[in-house]
Amino acid sequence: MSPKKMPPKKGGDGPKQPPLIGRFGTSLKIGIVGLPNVGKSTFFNVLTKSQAAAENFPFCTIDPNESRVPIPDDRYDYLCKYHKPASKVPAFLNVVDIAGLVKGAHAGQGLGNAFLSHISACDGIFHMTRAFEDEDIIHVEGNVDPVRDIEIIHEELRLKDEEMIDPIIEKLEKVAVRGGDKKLKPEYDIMIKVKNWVVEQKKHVRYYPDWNEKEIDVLNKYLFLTSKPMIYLVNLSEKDYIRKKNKW
Ligand SMILES: Nc1nc2c(ncn2[C@@H]2O[C@H](COP(=O)(O)OP(=O)(O)OP(=O)(O)O)[C@@H](O)[C@H]2O)c(=O)[nH]1
Ligand SMILES: [Mg+2]
Repeated sequence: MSPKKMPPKKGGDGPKQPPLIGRFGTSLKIGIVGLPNVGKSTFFNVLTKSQAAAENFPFCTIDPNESRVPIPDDRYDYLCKYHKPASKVPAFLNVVDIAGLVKGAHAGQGLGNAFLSHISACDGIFHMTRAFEDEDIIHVEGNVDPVRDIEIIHEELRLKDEEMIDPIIEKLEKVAVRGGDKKLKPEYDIMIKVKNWVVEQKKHVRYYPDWNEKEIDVLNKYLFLTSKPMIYLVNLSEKDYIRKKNKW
């Protein structure tokens, strides 16, 4: 049996996990992303017990608000009780409340492009969408439609990645193809594949079914917005939440 096919050692780390896109460390950061005025800062305040401004006007948040929240974990509490360690370091999650994105944000609409660096710096995304009806709360698209809104945000993120891809390929092409640097040729080929998926097929990086380890190494170098794990949050009225039903 070759070493690669050896079964995992007893008490070892178990079967090898498939490679993950992203650079995961002990300090993770998640950004709250969505259209303006959908309740991102309100959610941020509840989650982090903060008092960030959350008012009824689009683009209330300009500079991102950030807060560190402890992650409660019974297993951690049990281990601390059992082992009585000299120092205790629980897991934390950094939550960032980011400015609202609108259609065309990738090209500078709304608050424009600053969002890119704010989302880029996050390991994952909370995608907040509005499903509550309230005539007093301004909707930038004029009416409530969470599915359309989700697609607007998806497309902005994808278009931002699209913009990033061409300069990367051009640079690689100069060195790997015309310059003959064989070492960089695989990265060039991988970026062509990424371009085909994101630009030609208009898909998000994270939805490609089987990036291999080498491809993931390249993706982790560039950390595209559409490669980040996304958790969808639906902002419902209390009534809909209790009856577990919504028009959408
Ligand atoms: N009726 C109703 N109003 C809400 C709900 N959630 C938030 N709001 C109100 O909607 C307005 C906007 O909320 P924010 O949390 O500031 O929204 P945001 O997404 O951070 O907005 P920007 O920072 O402008 O992108 C505020 O007046 C909130 O009180 C909700 O579930 N129902
Ligand atoms: Mg806000």
